[in-house]
Order: sequence, then structure tokens, then C-alpha cells
Amino acid sequence: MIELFSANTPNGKKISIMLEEIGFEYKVTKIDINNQEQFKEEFKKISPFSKIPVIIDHKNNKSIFDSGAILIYLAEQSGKFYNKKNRTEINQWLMAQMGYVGPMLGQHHQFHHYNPGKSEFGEERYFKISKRIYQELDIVLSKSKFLSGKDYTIADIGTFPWIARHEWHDIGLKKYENLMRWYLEISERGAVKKGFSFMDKGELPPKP
Ligand SMILES: N[C@@H](CCC(=O)N[C@@H](CS)C(=O)NCC(=O)O)C(=O)O
Repeated sequence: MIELFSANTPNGKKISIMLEEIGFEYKVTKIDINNQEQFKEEFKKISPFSKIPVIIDHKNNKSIFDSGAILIYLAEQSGKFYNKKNRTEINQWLMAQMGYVGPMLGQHHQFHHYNPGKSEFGEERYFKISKRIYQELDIVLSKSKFLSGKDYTIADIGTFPWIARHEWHDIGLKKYENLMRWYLEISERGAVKKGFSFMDKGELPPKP
């Protein structure tokens, strides 16, 4: 059984979606990051940077932090969404999500959604980068069905919950035909719907 320490955020949703996709049994332990629960000593033992998500695999008592590492671990354990023959491609898109797509869209959330009017520089910078990301993903998805090729992989699972915040981004997902096609197709997966609503029952990926 997997224990998922998480909160209802894009990084948190990546793992509940993956767990639903691979059909592993899991239980969710909520970490209230708005009430500083991530800084509790007990949690810091398994999360050195005090961040969600973290999992404990109770089968071998192993704890893993960082959503990218968790996705790889679960893919290796299940043998799903991480085809050995395509690993370099998948790693490339997963690392780009972890180091670029997620962090930049996350900054856009901070400046545009949570704190508008506080920093013109911050708002403009991350709005511009976020639009670039939409454009860049759209180009990739005009050439392949999923990010790393013809198959749905952990790179798509890692990226999807970030694009699912499209309403906050205020960019207009509909304008990006290929990104939109990818988003709608993934939104319709039963496991994605279940994983998406892991904390807020009934929450669905918002329609563009
Ligand atoms: N690289 C980490 C980033 C995780 C992350 O930023 N988590 C946020 C929520 S989405 C968090 O726990 N924030 C609480 C804090 O930083 O105090 C991952 O992908 O797991």
C-alpha cells in the first residue's frame, strides 16, 4: 500500500493521477500547506525541502519525495507509462516539466492569480514565459500525439495538472489547437478524472 502525503495542487495531483492510472492501492494523508503543516518535524523527516508530494511505499518502507522522482518510481514499480525503449525521450519531457513548465507556470500563478498588482515586472515576466510555454507545447503536440511520442507517459501525467490550471493562466487554451486536443483527450481518461478529484470530490479538469 502506498501512502500519499499531499495537497490539492498540480504537483499533488500528478501522483494521485498516476496511482489511479496504475491501479495501486493508496491512502491519502493531507498536508495542509496553508497552515504550515509541511514544516512539522515529522514531515521533514520524509520531505527535506518541506514540500508535497511525498509517498511512503509500505511494502518496503521506502519514502520518496519530489513528484518527478515519485512518477519514475511508480512507473518502474508498475511497468507502465515509462517504456524502456523510449526512456531518453520521456526523461527529456519529464525533466523539462520539472525544471521549466511547472516552476514557471507556478510563478505565473503567484503574480497573476494570487497577487495581481504587486509587481508589474513579475506579472509581465511570467505571463510572457507562460504564453511561450503554451506555444512551445502546442508546436510539439502538432508533431506527436503525446509529449514524448505516440504513447501517453509519465511526462504527460506530470504536465497535465499544470495545464489544467488554464483558467488561472488567462492565456486562452482554445487558441492552441494541439495543446487543447491533448488536454481534452487526457481529461477524458477515467483515472485522470478520479486522480484529479482526490481531495476535492467531484472536481473535474476544467473545460477550456
Ligand atoms: N519539485 C517539487 C516541488 C513541490 C512543490 O513545490 N510543492 C508545493 C505545493 S505544489 C509545496 O509543498 N509548497 C509548500 C512550501 O513550499 O512550503 C515536486 O515536484 O515535488
